[in-house]
Amino acid sequence: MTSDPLLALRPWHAPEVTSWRRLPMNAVDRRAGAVRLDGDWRFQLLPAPDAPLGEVWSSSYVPGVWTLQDTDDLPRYLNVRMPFAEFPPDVPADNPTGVYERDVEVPAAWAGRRIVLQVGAAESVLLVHVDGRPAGISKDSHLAAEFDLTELVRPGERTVLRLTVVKWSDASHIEDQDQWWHGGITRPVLLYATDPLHLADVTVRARRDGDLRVDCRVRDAAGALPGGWYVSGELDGHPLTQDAEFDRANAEDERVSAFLGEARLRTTVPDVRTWNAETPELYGLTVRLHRADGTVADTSRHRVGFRDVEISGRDLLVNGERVFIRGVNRHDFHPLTGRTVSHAVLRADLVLLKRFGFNAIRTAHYPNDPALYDLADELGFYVVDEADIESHDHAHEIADDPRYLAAFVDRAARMVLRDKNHPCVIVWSLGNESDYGAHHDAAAGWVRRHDPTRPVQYEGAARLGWADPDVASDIACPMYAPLQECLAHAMSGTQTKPLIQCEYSHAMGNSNGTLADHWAAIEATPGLQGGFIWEFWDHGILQRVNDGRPAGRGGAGLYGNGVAAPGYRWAYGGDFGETDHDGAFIADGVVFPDRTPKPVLYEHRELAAPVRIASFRHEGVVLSNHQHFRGLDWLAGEWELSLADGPTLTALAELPDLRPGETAAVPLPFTLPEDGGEAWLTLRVTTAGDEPWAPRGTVVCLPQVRLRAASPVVRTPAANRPVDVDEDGLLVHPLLTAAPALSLWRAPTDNDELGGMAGRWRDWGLDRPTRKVVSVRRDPGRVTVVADLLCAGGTVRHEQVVTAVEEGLLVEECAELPETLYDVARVGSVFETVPGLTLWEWFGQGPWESYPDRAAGAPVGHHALPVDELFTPYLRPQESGGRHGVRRFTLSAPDATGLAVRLDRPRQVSVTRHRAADLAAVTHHDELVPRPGCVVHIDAAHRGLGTASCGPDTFASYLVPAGVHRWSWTLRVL
Ligand code: IPT
Repeated sequence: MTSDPLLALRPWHAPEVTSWRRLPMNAVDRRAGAVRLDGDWRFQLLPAPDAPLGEVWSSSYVPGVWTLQDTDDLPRYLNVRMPFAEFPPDVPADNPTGVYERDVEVPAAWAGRRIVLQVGAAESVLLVHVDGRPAGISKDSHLAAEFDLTELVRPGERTVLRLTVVKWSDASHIEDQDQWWHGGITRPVLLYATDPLHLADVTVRARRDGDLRVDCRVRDAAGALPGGWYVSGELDGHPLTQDAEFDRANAEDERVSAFLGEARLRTTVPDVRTWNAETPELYGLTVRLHRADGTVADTSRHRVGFRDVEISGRDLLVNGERVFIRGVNRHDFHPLTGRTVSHAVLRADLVLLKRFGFNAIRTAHYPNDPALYDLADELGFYVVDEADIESHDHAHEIADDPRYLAAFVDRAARMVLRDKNHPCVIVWSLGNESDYGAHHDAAAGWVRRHDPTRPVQYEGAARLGWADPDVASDIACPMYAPLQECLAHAMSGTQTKPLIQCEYSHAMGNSNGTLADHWAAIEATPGLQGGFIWEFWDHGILQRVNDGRPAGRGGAGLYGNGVAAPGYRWAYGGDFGETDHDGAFIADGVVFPDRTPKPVLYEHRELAAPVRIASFRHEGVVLSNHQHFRGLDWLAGEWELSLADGPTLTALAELPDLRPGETAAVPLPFTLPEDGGEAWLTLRVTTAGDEPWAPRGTVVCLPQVRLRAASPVVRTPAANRPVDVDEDGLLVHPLLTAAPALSLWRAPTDNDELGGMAGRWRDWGLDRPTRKVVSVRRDPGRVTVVADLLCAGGTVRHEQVVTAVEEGLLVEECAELPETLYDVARVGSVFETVPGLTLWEWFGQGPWESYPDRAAGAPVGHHALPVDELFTPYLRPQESGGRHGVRRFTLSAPDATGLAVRLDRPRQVSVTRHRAADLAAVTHHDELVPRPGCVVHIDAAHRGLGTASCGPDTFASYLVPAGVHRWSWTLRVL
């Protein structure tokens, strides 16, 4: 039995114990003047919390997780299931426990002051000892814990600080989020001092009418407050006034003691510049606490945004405006440091989100790093702040288990107490995936009473009824609800709450199909207001391939453009030797682990376009302002006229002065040339000056309108040239190493796999068909080949007619799919080229990857990219690199030799150096060996991507049905 009282309490197995001697959470920023204890600490990893300490210490970097710092306790990924079998609140006996120790020199100047330790975050139980004496306990892994050490340290002397972090606890059962399991101290550790008389908390309420109210909570370390203290404050240099009414009311209230320590400051700002995500105007507030003699005992600084949030009917309003929520779910993540993120990393995350049109973040599924909220205030994001509660595996058992009541309320309350002053926070969320029980109502009650200025949401409560007035959710916030269901609700006449999906459009692998359909519906349907894409990051951890160890902090720079350097890879579930895991489900973000954007982001950017082409008429182009608060003056434009058979013309665009919601016609800057064929007009919109998130000239959107359709192509037969086919009827061509063949299959995407399509395709044998020639007919200048593709699921008849024409070869194809093959990946041609063709130039949609149901953000034009850059390196290799709406292309060598293809109409095309089977055969990108030549797919039809890995599949209109498919194309030698 241990003699240590903290260990004796066994707090890792006591859900009722949420903390001991932990100070109340508050919103006073103590970073300035604090001693930062970041760096290497002495470290031991024990097998269990009560195991004896060894003689030998290693070291561990704080803040950081030990699971990425060369210990044998490696990261582990499980989504819903807990990593151990014990039922709540039990935990396994094998319970890695990190003991961190360091000497701290407490400044001599702190004599007589109140000395506080702040541990930014530790998972999942923190025990604090100072010189061997117990100082405190905390749970709640993603919020700071503060402890008053005044009685335990001596200024001017050296103290040994020990932080013991127990990995598994009763709290792990309510921190069962879909992410890696780690252990460690993930946010900075600080030591700071205040005057005994101090500001214990400051609550700022700033309304859009300019009314500012600042509530101060004052405490004295000695207990009863000394008489005569008072507070003062200023906002951008203008003094605030003390609320005499508030003081008088307190003085007259017999229940109020001298201990209450509350004071209120007020002011009204005339012509206030309000805060919103488009123009995040902030004011600087300084609050001072004075002793009776006027000297300053304590100071607190805040940035204030004046704004109102309210729900009116079924609309969520910010400053009276029904703003669209273009959101993303975001975890604190980094491929080298796990859950530890620096200010620079956070800023880069938010800057990227801004550049791709996002205006909202749900802090899935716990309060994020405090710096995120500062940055969201500053850069402009609406934040749904979520409490650190997810009991997914044992949701039902825990939601009403009285032993966990305190933890639920504690976590929600501490989040509110920390983040209440941030204008960015517009909604409080009670957590994620924890069923719905009385604890949620208790937490909602606390939050609503404490902060009546913001709505509360909880998906588990909303699930009981989107319009139910009695559940703990002011917002109908489903996850992955089918669009039809949302539309039906909005049009049912029974909707009472804003409908904003807390998660939708699951971004796993090559995904996010139908995003444009969602946004068309959202923008057109009262009651629908947006949602949060799941999610920002692919949580791949940089891993050395040879020994399977995480690269950790030493891996800096060993990745780029979405891929790991040779010898490294992005690890996902199962890659650290564990047998029970959830695989690549952790790689479901809109950015790669190194924050390289996935193609979906370009789609999103366009769907969020602040200025759009509403229509094109003869008198000009009608532009509209789709923002909620801002004019167009921060944007610059350039017109681009792309002619299919002509040059691309550009001209400066004068953007009209439009208020939100307004439209205006602007004259077309070009006379459309008589010839040149199909014509597209693009407005290239960039930032006119420097924005805090984008330098001048950054692309904001690329709205486009078609000015003229393509005219039909006439081909002249050239019967005197023979068409060369082998005995199997396969085309023989000097530039092709594999003749054009029928293709019905793609390397399954994550959506295809998890949605069940890929399994069906394998059952149907589409990945390994047998080709049987039925007939080969040779006419002068023409060969007609009929072949059957025999698959377990049915036989596909394929006719290919190759005719010599003036331009080269015309390939006319027809495939007839039996009714049994009712939903296939593609119907099209695939061929392979000789090595050396390195440049792909095309007229069609681009330049980034696009698919039939993710093609709204890729403008039509002339595009060119090296073949090696066409492929998107999704973590688990899968169908990738496609371009939608391709009309024609050339594939050439540096000496300009190569081939040219012209399609009968816009088609899905991909040019990569991988066969579908190559992609499907491997599990990680580093295992792919590019082929020397190119693999070219031309699809008559290609299945949409959908989001079936977690949520709805693509829509029926994007499926490839059974029946007859026809397509044709010409092949020419350059
Ligand atoms: C939902 C979770 O909230 C989220 O954490 C993540 O797991 C996401 O799905 C899928 O990646 S829960 C799911 C079972 C609907």
